[in-house]
Amino acid sequence: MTHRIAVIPGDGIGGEVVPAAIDVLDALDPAFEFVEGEAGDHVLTERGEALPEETYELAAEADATLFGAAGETAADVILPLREAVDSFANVRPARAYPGIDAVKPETDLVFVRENTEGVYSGIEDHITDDVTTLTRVITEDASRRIADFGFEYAAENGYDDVTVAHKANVMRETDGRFLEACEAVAEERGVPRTPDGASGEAVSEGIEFDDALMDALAMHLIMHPEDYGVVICPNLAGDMLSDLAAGLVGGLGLLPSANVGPDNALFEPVHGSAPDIAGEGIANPAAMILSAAMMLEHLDYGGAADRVREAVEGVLEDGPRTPDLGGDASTDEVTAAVVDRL
Ligand code: GGG
Repeated sequence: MTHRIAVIPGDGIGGEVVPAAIDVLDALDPAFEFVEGEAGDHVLTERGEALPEETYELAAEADATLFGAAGETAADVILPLREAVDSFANVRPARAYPGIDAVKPETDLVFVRENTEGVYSGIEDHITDDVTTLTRVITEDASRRIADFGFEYAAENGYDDVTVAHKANVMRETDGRFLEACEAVAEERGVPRTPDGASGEAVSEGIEFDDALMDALAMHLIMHPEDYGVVICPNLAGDMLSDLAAGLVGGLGLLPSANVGPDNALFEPVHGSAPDIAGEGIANPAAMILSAAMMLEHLDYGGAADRVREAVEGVLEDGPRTPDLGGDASTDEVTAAVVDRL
């Protein structure tokens, strides 16, 4: 069966790292039909809309989507595209790689970010010249769904430690609901709380969970990332904490992500369009290629996904490396090295 993959490079370095991922996929056995769609700041300038209807439909109807990067029009591009594939979970693994100068080489975290609501609900109002408002939406259904996904992800991927990030002491209604929903799901699944009541390494057989105030969690993640495994987060917290974790492992050039829905999914690097280096041909393609590996896994090509991950890990360890990782190689040179290893 040939899978139809929507390919949407988006803005800035998206146009450089997406072709790198396609080169890697072309070097593998699974057959894909790639169909390119346009979206982003440049499309707004040229056509008056950042996300044309046909690009939205392309993602909605494809078997999966590869997306590069969003720029100034992120709210009009990547949020609707995540909706087009009906994704409710944004999975963002952050792990350190041998050979890469990481602040915390022991980091092996996965952020499971609620993808549909929170402060990314899109309900913003310009009330007066002086007052603007934003409605933070947290629903029982979406909170339970992301909690269930997070606990299942931990079980399937060998993580014994789940942390629920929130700020329920201040956002009592919204994050209070989020936390309660996660606690209820944990109880239904028979997942106990970590006994000492503090976030930290699991001490018993099987999965344990704890909750953590997201501000304190940010500090603890920096000091002791090894104490954490899967972190279930409301939308904005997941966006921010995963960037923080990127800083622990060597930068945003290393973090892939999957936006997962019941029947469809979109894969994108965690980094954005990086206008400071766009067009120079030196963007790190690792995050985009690792996102393609997540797509392979999702489409049941686990063996191919493993091969891609091993090839990327080999290149990260031995080089060549792009300047963000201390090297002087181009995007094309790193991509060619990954393809050579395949
Ligand atoms: N490929 C990731 C990307 O384009 N990020 C830009 C951005 O602003 N993203 C917001 C988000 O991830 O919710």
